[in-house]
Amino acid sequence: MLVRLTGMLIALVIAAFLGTAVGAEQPPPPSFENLQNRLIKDGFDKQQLEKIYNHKDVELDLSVATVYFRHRESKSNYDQFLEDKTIANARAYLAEHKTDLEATEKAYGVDKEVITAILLVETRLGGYVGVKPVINTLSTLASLSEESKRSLLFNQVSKNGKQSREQVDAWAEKKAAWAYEELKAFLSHTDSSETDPVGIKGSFAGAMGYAQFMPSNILVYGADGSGDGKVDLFVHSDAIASIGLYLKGHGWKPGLDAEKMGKVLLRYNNSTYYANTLLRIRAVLRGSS
Ligand SMILES: [Ca+2]
Repeated sequence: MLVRLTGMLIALVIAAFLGTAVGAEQPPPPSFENLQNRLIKDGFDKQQLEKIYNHKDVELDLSVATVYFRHRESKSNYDQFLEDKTIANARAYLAEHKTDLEATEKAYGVDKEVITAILLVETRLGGYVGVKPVINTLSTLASLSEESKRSLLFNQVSKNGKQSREQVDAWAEKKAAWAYEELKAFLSHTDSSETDPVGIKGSFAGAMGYAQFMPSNILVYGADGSGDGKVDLFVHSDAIASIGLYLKGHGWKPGLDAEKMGKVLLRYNNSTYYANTLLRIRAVLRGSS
């Protein structure tokens, strides 16, 4: 017993010593320096970028990447939206935002029930807009173009042991190219709307606001429903108008049959369950189911 205890004690002392030694050699936390330089080359303001990337809350967050290796959509996720209580909330929303919804319906030919259905499924009518700072999400994904960041990602993903390094790299390179374009759109949007880019939170993919728009869509389909000259998707009237413009832009018009409506809704989120759920909510809200 005494021998074993002594052995353990020695092991602990060695472990403590090694811990200190390893700790002293740990590299600094990964930075976004390469990403910043790339953005500067693409015309973004150096000082503004420094202000953003030196902010204490801006950091690499690989959970927005590892989630893709776990997430599986299931049908049951969507059924909750047709429960009585949820539909009652949607009806209350229709009444509360009647003026904005009807203005959008008139302007874009997109009915208030389908807009409400989207807001319900995307964010529970604005109640859940995501917890991840969009700047961290898009910067992390965009920086996966760097080999060192992909190694960090693979170290985490490989704990579950299913993907090869090649598979993770292929996914990461594609995602990084997409995220870099979204990051540029995000910075352009926050600049033109005079919003602090560090304060905006969104989904694990970087979708933001009550309507969960990706930044590139805000630049094209963001609409100013409130009339203050700015697009703010955390304002109901702007989110409502933006959904209207987006659906109209993807072919929605009054009188489409269910199949054609479904096709437009797939452009919002490419999931048949999603599109069908929206159509069912819409039908219930219109009293035609
Ligand atoms: Ca506005």
